[in-house]
Amino acid sequence: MAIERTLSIVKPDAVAKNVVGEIYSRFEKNGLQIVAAKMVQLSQEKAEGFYAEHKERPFFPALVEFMTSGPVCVQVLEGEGAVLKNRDLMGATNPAEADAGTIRADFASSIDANAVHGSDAVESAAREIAYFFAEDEICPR
Ligand code: IDP
Repeated sequence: MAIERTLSIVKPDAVAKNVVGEIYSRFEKNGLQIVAAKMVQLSQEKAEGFYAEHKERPFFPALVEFMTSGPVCVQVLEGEGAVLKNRDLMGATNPAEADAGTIRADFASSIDANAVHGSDAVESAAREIAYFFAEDEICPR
């Protein structure tokens, strides 16, 4: 399988719960390397731009409000099949439907506050990584 990069966000609920390290540990234990990382407080404009594809959805205002409610940790994960591997580790969007042992099953409390974001395809990963990181901020080993 190809080495890929994916964009991951630890959302405000999980940062507030102090489980950033536990979530990073799951990435590392499953063959994903953190090759870029930063903690940021998203502005409304930055959050709206990130979720622009959901602009017309009824949950969009609540999603932007939630994503700007506190700091997030944004990271680039690299590894074999990183996009799908990260989605598997995250679990379903709605934590009530997430498989046991996934990040969302263990740390998320609702579909709104669902602990993590992960790119859903290699193409969206490239766009999302460039939205947060300059090329010289990414440090592959
Ligand atoms: P994903 O994060 O699992 O890729 P998406 O469908 O891309 O899910 O939705 C982006 C985010 O929007 C979700 O993580 C969740 O926080 C929020 N969201 C998605 N669907 C709903 C919904 O039906 N109600 C409330 N929030 C939603």
